[in-house]
Amino acid sequence: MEAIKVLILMGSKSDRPIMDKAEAVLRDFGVPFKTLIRSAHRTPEATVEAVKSAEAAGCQVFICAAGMAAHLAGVVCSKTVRPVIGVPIAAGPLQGEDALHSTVMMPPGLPVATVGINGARNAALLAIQILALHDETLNTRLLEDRKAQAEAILSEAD
Ligand code: RP5
Repeated sequence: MEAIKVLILMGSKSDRPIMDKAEAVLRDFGVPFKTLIRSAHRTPEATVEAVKSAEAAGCQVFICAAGMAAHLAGVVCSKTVRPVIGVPIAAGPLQGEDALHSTVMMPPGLPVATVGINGARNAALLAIQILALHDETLNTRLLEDRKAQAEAILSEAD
């Protein structure tokens, strides 16, 4: 695997339309990343292998998106001490409520930072915030992004 800072894993290609938004943010901030489709249930061995390959490639943060009984982030967390961000995907009849609980309710000692249902953009921004602790350029870009958000709100007609 080529050098990366972030690995995005998603449980199925059906998660891609949501996770495209995370990729767009990482691309916009110039963060090197890779995206793989790996499933905690359907491809457990390949999931573990992806974590190990990504660590060897310099990955600092993992973003894991899955729907339904969403155990992908938890499994990744069990295999690394680098930060894991979980994205519960709205898939199936429970529309992400199941994935939210499966992702966020980790046992004590194994933290997964969980964003909202389909919160791909926030997952990418949180990953960038973690990287920005040791990267002044990313820190500056994040501050500019917050300023732009505030200006967009304040420029709305009162
Ligand atoms: C999860 O089950 C995937 O992350 C996806 O959100 C959901 C449905 O998967 P598919 O049946 O569309 O492959 O594992």
